[in-house]
Amino acid sequence: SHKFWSTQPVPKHGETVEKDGPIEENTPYEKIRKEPYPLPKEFEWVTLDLDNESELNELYILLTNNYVEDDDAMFRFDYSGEFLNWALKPPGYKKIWHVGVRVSATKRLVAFVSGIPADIRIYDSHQHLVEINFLCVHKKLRSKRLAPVLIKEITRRSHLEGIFQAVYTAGVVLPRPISKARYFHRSLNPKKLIETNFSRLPLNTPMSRLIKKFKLPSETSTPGIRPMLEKDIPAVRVLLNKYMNKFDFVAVFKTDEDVKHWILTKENVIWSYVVENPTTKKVTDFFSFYYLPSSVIGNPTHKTINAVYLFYYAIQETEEKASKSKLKILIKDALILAKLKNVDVFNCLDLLENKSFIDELKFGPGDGYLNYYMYNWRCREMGSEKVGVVML
Ligand code: YNC
Ligand code: MG
Repeated sequence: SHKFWSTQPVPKHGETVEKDGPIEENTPYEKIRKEPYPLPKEFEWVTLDLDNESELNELYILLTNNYVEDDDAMFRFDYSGEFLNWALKPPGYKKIWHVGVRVSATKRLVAFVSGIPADIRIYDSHQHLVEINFLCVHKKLRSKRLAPVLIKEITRRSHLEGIFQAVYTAGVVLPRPISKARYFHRSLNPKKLIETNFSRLPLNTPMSRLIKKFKLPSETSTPGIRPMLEKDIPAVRVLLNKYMNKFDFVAVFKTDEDVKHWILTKENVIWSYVVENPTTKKVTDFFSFYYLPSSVIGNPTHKTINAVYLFYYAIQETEEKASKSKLKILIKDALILAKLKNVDVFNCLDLLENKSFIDELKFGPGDGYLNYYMYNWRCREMGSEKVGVVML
């Protein structure tokens, strides 16, 4: 099968790995194709200018109507324009990696794929590469093999910038995942989640009991917890990169600019909190979560589920057991803070050290999985608890 993927430099399913490394050599610049790949004749390539409000809005409309849904087609991600600006314009971003396809006759935007520069460590290998996301083909144009053309074009545009490796995640299984993570959901507003069929009322359970089960204190409990401020950026960067040493596949935050962009609070996009030790005034821990609502498809009363997703966090190393319970208390505070923002559900994957709090904080497993991939890199697979790359 895999008419397209079998032609690409990715490991085969079931292949054993002796030594980590690239699958194919870097293509010398003069051998890289200089013209875009051909599209079916009714379409044309466009590089989107996301600084242009109306082009950003075209992307928003394409994704809000055609991007990722759950398996039962009940919910669809509804990334906001502000969110897309955050996700697609990090320090060093390249406009030519915001790749659109328009219908030539009408100029309607019907497909998209993006790349952003990223730094990762996979086992012992540090790489500056491209992170691919937001691959989308309009519903009316599905199964016409447009996706492989988009992937080849973003690959070509990566090669032209001297990048030959990529990371990406997908719900679908392709050759060949590095790791597979599962989604977990923590109800904050159980009544609405049941009314939208996001969750089901367990048999013979009155709503009141469910509400009681998920009730949270109205105030956080970690002493010294407060919103992250600009002055915390250097401390957060050190803390985060150090914490990442525990894992085998991680994001590397090279500069304070990266942390400023990716971690500092942007209202209604990402929220970050630090723990400042009341005596030493040192920042010892932090966490962040991003806001990504889902449209509820065809529900008469509820249009959206307000969801947040646990993003990067770090806790200062103390004694192992103590730091595990510290994390649990910290994430419970994250739930409380999210609840105060009228969030309906707090989501996370079972990566980082999330398995240590998932059950006790009443997260439940979802139907969704997320597979992690690298392009043109062969390496051993790993359990999700070794993954420290959180993608949007
Ligand atoms: C997918 N998600 O297997 P084979 S995730 C990669 N990622 O190829 P067609 C995918 N490949 O198996 P459609 C994929 N989904 O025959 C399908 N494929 O070899 C493969 N959905 O193409 C599939 N967004 O055009 C098959 O399919 C071939 O019209 C079929 O289009 C697919 O952003 C899609 O889930 C996903 O908009 C665009 O269904 C469409 O169905 C859609 O006939 C809803 O395509 C939204 C959605 C995907 C979210 C994401 C990460 C994408 C990673 C792409 C790979 C990047 C590789 C690295 C490139 C840079 C390298 C360097 C340097
Ligand atoms: Mg297609």
